[in-house]
Amino acid sequence: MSVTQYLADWRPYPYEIAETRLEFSLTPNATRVRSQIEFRRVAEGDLVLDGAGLRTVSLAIDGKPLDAGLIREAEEKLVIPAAELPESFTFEAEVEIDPEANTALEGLYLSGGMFCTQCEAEGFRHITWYPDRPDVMAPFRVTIHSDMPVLLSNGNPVSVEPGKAVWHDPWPKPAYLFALVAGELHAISDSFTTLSGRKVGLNVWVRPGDEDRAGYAMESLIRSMKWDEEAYGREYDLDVFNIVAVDDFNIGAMENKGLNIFNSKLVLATAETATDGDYERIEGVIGHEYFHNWTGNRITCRDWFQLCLKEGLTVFRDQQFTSDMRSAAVKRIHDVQTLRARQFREDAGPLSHPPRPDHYQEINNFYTATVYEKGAEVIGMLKRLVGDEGYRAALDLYFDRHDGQACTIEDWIKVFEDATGRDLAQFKRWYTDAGTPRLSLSEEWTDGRLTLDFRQHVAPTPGQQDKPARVIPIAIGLIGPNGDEVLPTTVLEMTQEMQSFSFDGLGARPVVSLLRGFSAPVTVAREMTADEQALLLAHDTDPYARWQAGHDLALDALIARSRGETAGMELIRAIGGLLDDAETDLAFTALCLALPGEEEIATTIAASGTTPDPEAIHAARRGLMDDIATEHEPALARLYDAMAPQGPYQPDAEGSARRSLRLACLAYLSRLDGAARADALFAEAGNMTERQGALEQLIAHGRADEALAAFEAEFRGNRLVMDKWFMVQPLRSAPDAAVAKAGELAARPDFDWKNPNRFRALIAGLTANHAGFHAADGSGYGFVADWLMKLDPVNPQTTARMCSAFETISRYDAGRRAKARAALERIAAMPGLSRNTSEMVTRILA
Ligand code: 0A1
Ligand code: ZN
Repeated sequence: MSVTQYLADWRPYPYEIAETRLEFSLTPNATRVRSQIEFRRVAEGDLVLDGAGLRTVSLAIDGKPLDAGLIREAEEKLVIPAAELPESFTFEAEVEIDPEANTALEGLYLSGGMFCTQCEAEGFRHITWYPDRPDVMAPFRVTIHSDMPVLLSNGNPVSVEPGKAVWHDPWPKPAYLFALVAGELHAISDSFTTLSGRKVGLNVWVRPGDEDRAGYAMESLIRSMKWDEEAYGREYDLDVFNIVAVDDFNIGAMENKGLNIFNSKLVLATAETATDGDYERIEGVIGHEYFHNWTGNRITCRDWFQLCLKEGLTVFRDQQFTSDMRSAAVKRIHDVQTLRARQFREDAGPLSHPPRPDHYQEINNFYTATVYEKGAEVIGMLKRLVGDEGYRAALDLYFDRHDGQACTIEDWIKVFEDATGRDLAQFKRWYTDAGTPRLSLSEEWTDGRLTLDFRQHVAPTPGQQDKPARVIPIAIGLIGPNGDEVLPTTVLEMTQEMQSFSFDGLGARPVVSLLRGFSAPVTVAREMTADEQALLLAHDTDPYARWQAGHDLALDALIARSRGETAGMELIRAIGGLLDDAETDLAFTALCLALPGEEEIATTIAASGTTPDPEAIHAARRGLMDDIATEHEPALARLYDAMAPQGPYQPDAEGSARRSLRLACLAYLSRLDGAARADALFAEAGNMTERQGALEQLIAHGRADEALAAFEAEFRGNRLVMDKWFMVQPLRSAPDAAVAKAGELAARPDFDWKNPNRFRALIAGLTANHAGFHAADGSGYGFVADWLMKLDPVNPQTTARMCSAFETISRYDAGRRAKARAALERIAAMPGLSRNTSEMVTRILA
């Protein structure tokens, strides 16, 4: 059933719930769920409950049986006429569900023999009849009967005995935050004493044998709890906080009240099995889910159109947390890279939507980079506009005014208006309008006066043709020709479509350091010479703008080379300077050495109105790396040796900076030594960061057979590490070998494709190989389409999300476009295609 839901159709629910009582008798294929819900009518209207795939055993109101004819199977609703209901009443239901058959991983399901749940966004309706919408909140009391040794639910334990546990969650919550776990689990435990002196028991639950891999998750949790008290004055509100790691999970993790459930890849880590990137993600996601306790749980969303209210804010908070724990400059650059790679890409294609969409067919398709990452950028802009104090005052007011409520973006904007006195009507367009503004700058220089003429423009996006001007905070600085900063960071507030700003009394013409700190999520169009870019790369005081200058220098050179021109001398010279100075900032040097990826080059070419050629881009990137390597071999080799590990592995910012610089050098050196250093590093490395880095070079240079076999022999029993093995091969293979490699791996018995991590490892590994996925013969498109069609009947959510691999197809040549469309049309024509995947394919083909 494909029904479009509209924001404008939201109506308040006419009933309140005083308490929800649930009783589970768990068996793998016939779990009984008995519910008692205390309703009270607060407005006119029938009682409408959601339920999907339930075998209803009985229904009753105040003990009187209800006619099963009230169930509207096709609509997945149970509608009880208001006329049959007293003002207050108890609704009771008994249903049977089949967790074992639940391969969609939505509702109650089994993962590795353990019962677990995923209810966001609309999973609770697969558990029992309920108003499955976020604005209906209730305290929950949950009884679990099971012979599993560990039985968990939300809130505080009331009684725990063999075979039975009772949990009570006093904080009213919507059903999407419900969770239950039952299994053979072991905990690592600790405690945290809150600001007001309450002691909270902390547990990270894992499969027996995995305990020694959960320590970093626990440390991250404790750091998160402390940080939220210090940075936002937010204290935890239950006696216990439980985290459970599960192997089968559709996304990263879930913030269920007091019982976070995590994809095990975001919990389990040791130096030998996890990379620096894995450690950083674990810390960030543990923080993210914990921070949801206030931004998401205590204050939730009125409806799913408001998803970015909790997600944008919580991503913004987790980004702040990571920058406080690690390096703020590196974190900002990483976040900008992610935003460009995922959100700008989304915004430039058929899936573009505003951070707050106003319609959808399947809400699970809207857990997007736009809702999450752009949602966070919008908050960053708000903070820049109202200042740190204004931001803090607004947040204090938000928590104060809306605690216990289900809110909207309007509520959010209003607290900023009330706390700061600013009119934010124009700012709100960032939430309601789709598309990435293009900011053009032209400069005029006369007699010591510099005038900056800005223009903003947003190209049409699906359903939105013309978009009015937005307020754009443009942070700039000015760098004199000798490298001195002549104007420190200044924020220009652009509110018109075209606007000019002038600076007087300047001795010599400076270079504009534009969009410092990436002060707004826009693309920039400006003319700059390579020498000006090199000047900023050498002297800019803002780390993001400095990195961006080098990045633009590289991007321009790569694009020119992909057209067959000679370019890159300034970049090669600038890299010499960076390498001489590398030891003053290891992480920064590593970031600058990493050339823009092929996907980004293609995006930039497409944005200028030209058709990107994947093979030419691949060749241009390799060629430029060859030239840089040849020119700077001694310095790269010296740095590579200097960055060898000193002492035991530490997953901190300093250690990871050294390793990232070492691996950046290795990528260049491998082009000269035929990956000989990579071979040696693979054999001797004591940590997964270097091991995987070396393996990737060996694959890229076609000499990885032995290393891959050794890796497999060592890690055969470790699912998470084997996911890396499945991912790096299609990712790093030469483009003309990538599809065949993916096919070979997919035929292996250990390609357990029903496990979302394993499926994603292989398929997303291939789609991230730009020239491999976009092979001119269409084999990449065909291969991915075949696998999406195979997965859809089993797991629609994961299938639908992975359709975004095709969102960029319209930018390529007619041959590729036709082949990609043919692949998508095959998916669209599949009988019984899920609503999730159908919506995605239809939007991409539109
Ligand atoms: N709220 C979670 C993300 C999440 C959303 C949906 C899920 O299943 C469909 C699972 C997790 C977060 O932001 O972390
Ligand atoms: Zn979240």
